[in-house]
Amino acid sequence: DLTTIVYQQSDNIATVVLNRPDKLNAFSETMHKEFYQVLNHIVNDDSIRCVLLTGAGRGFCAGQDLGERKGAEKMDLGEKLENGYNKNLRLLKSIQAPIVCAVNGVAAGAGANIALNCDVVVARKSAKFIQAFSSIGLIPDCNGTWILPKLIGLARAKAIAMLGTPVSADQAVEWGMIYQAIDDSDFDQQVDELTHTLANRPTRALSFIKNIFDESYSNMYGEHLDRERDVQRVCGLSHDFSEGVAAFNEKRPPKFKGH
Ligand code: T3D
Repeated sequence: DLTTIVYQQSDNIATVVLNRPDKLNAFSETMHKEFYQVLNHIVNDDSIRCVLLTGAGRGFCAGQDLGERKGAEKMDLGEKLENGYNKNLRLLKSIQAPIVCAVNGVAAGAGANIALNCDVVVARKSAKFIQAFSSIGLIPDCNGTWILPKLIGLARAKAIAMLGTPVSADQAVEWGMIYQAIDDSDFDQQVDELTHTLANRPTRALSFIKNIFDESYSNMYGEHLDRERDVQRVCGLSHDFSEGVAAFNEKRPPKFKGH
């Protein structure tokens, strides 16, 4: 019964496709609700070992549906953010499986920053990232002001946020904003390989990796060494560590279970 998102699950991979191609997959009120519904399902399904987020048609996501903001001068956007994007991003962040964002086309406004909140971001060479917010009198949201300076440095982050300059996929890779730019013709196949590879890796260790990198921004040096020690202790007790070591010594590929 989803109308703005296509959701499917196979090979332990959950695929979420933003599906309003006529509007470059801009977020409508309905899409916010359906995105939440789908993320909530993913959070509660332990069998999922990789999540793929992408868009239908020629765009990834053009951010907020501005058709729904016509004549909205007195609208409380803080409330809109809290009950829309922020609610969804908090849920997205709580997903333990690795999240791949396959940016299949233009990613603008909230669309760009939702992509950057994912763990492994790849883009078609023809895709562009646009911090479109200031062009309509807003600031970057969806934690863009948190993540952009960390990824590309303050100088570039401020400039693209103030100018709304489109950043090509190649430029985004060069700046460290995303992981890879892929030729359009190879995109679907490489994304498929990437998600299958991740879904067969030690899922729990990957979830620790997600979290501990984020923690590094607020931990002090010694405190962080303590965290690595504690987390590594847990990893060392896992099936996947025993299997990884056994496979190495037996010169065979490992068969990870994800725990
Ligand atoms: O309000 C809140 O809740 C606060 C939170 C805000 C978060 C935000 O995301 S603010 C930023 C919102 N997004 C934008 O400002 C981007 C607007 N879109 C564009 O600048 C351009 O469409 C693009 C640069 C993304 C792509 O340009 P182009 O030339 O490739 O495509 P186009 O022709 O502009 O768009 C194609 C269609 O999609 C078109 O519809 P039409 O004329 O064929 O019927 C266009 O109106 C529609 N579309 C694109 N973006 C949006 C949209 N419709 C509604 N909302 C959009 N954001």
